[in-house]
Amino acid sequence: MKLYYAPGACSLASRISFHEAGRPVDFERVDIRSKVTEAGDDYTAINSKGYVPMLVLDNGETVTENVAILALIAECHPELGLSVPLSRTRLIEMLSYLSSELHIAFKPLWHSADEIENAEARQAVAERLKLIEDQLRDLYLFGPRFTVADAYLFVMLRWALAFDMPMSPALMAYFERLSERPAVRRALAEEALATLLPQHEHEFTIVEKAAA
Ligand SMILES: N[C@@H](CCC(=O)N[C@@H](CS)C(=O)NCC(=O)O)C(=O)O
Repeated sequence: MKLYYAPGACSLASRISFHEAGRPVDFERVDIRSKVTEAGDDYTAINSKGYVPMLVLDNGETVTENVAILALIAECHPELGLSVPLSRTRLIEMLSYLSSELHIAFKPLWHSADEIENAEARQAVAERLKLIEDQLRDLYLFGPRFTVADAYLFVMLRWALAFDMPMSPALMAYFERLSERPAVRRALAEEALATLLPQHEHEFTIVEKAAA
């Protein structure tokens, strides 16, 4: 399998999940501005949506969209999913919220210079993070066990910190807990990313900003 990714982008959630699963995968970087891959190919010819992530399965089939890719990883590696009534539904419910409410709320912060729009985006992100915080159970989103949804939320919290958004002690503790996981550390190192823990200096580079 091969994952098309950009450093620090939402595709990081899939990389973390694959490492959590111990599943070897090839990774190919995409410059999401120029749409050129690491191999020098035109990414829009590979994925007409032009964004990451995209997963190429061993049989050549492709899967796009974070929700679909993360749900697939959990399907192949049930230890990264839930084991409660309505497991798949609850996982999709959370992944969809992260994608269509939280992830999307960041867009102006990445792409707009309009101060009012950015202030509204910050407010929207903060409200959504508060709602998620209220759902935090035990160590992770769904209890004592890490799931692919935690990988996605980790990436969103990294962005929130990078934009200097205030973070509650509970979310910060959760973020730190995730940052300590070997799979997360490995994924960050592979994408040459800082952990963004408060005790570390901010190293959110322009290269990384370009990723989202
Ligand atoms: N709906 C897509 C959105 C993915 C997305 O927003 N990817 C960003 C990086 S986080 C990207 O590649 N942006 C470049 C672009 O849209 O041209 C998904 O959930 O997978």
